[in-house]
Amino acid sequence: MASNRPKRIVLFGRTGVGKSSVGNTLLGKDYFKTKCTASSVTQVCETAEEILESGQPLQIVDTPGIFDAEGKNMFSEVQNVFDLLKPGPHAILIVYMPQRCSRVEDVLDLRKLFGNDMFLEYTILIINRKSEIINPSIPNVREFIKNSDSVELQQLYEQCGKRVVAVENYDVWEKRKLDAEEIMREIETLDVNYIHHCFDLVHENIELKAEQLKRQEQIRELERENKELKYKNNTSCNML
Ligand SMILES: Nc1nc2c(ncn2[C@@H]2O[C@H](COP(=O)(O)OP(=O)(O)OP(=O)(O)O)[C@@H](O)[C@H]2O)c(=O)[nH]1
Ligand SMILES: [Mg+2]
Repeated sequence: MASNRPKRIVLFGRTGVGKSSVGNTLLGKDYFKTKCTASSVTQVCETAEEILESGQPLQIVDTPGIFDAEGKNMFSEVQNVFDLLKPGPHAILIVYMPQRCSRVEDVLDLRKLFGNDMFLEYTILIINRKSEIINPSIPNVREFIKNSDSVELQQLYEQCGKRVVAVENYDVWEKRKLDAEEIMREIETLDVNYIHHCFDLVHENIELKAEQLKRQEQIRELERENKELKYKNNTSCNML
């Protein structure tokens, strides 16, 4: 059922797997820039807000892949999602595109980001290019995963609590809307209170780290001043 409180959703996944396209499917319009390129299209975390036809306000945060196509580490950029999603997301969508890459989003990378495994309680696996994976011998996405050669994909599916939705972002909007509704129904099944607690810990962690860095910088500054003072003292002693 639609509520007036915005649903906050964050998209993760490797570069080029269709994160921004899934965001657009959910919003019902082409909001995020999408492109078929080897390099990353989304370079910074971006947020979009929309009120759906159902009356449900939606906030979506699109992220760059944690490691972009050139292997550049976007970790600190991706950490910005914690500021954009305060007090925490209602759902974390991990996007996977079967034909684009053999590797799935590395849960280990996300674990580093979140600090522990609690986030996995709120993840939903989204598989793109539905029209290319579903056929008479593979009638649904769970069959696709079961028959997949990728053990990584099967593990990710298990880690996401077997929550999975297949979407086709190249479909007409009418059909994309049905995919979006399926994702929203899956989100409704998640227990949100828990994630806010998990995010509180993440915020605390980040603040603690920022405080530590500030202190380290202050210590370095004091050491520099001390050195300069010693140098000045030495030179003035030598002049006497
Ligand atoms: N056939 C098909 N193509 C898709 C689908 N979803 C996305 N694409 C295409 O895949 C390419 C990459 O999509 P994006 O949404 O830009 O991917 P991204 O993960 O946001 O990419 P980065 O921001 O670079 O990390 C684009 O050419 C999309 O049109 C899908 O469901 N089916
Ligand atoms: Mg993108």
